Amino acid sequence: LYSYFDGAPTWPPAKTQLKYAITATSAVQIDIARLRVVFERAFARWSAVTTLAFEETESVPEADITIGFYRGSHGDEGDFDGPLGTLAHAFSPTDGRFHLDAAEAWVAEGDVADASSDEAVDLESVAVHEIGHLLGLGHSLAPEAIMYPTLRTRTKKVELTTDDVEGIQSLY
Ligand code: TQI
Ligand code: CA
Ligand code: ZN
Ligand code: ZN
Repeated sequence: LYSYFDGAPTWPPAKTQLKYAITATSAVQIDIARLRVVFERAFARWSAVTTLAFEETESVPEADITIGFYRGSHGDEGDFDGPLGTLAHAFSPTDGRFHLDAAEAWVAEGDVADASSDEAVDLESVAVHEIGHLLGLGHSLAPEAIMYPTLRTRTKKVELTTDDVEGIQSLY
């Protein structure tokens, strides 16, 4: 079953249009055009089942959600740790920060995962999970759910399950 953060914080009901900015990409070797496609697809999975709409902006001050890649200690309480371990983190509403560990072997749309790498991590799968956190979902106890706290490396898991949909629809 799905869960919320303590106090069940959400984005304000009147705010159905959320803007996101991809702000810090210099630490990672994926070009911005491909990052845009992956994040757009990940947001679209959540907008399809809620009244929320997401739009990319290049203006950081206008953005509700900021997405960036960082290495190691980067100014919040969640230091990144090199390959595997922590992959990414996102804060609860209405913080909007979504950080990814630049040290991961990220696989984005169109990449052929390096067959020799057991550490490849699918970027869209992680993005769909972290957007769930950005919107107010905690972890689910349902193993097939996107919000379940385990992802196998080299696996793509991007389809929302009934559990994820019921969770987000109870908030928005
Ligand atoms: N990062 C954790 C996560 O996003 C950070 C975290 C731990 C967290 N507890 C939390 C965030 C409670 C919000 C609320 O779950 S992670 C997965 C998994 C991670 C894990 O790097 O471990 C995914 C990031 F486990 F689900 F696969 C993305 Cl998809
Ligand atoms: Ca890591
Ligand atoms: Zn961070
Ligand atoms: Zn999580």
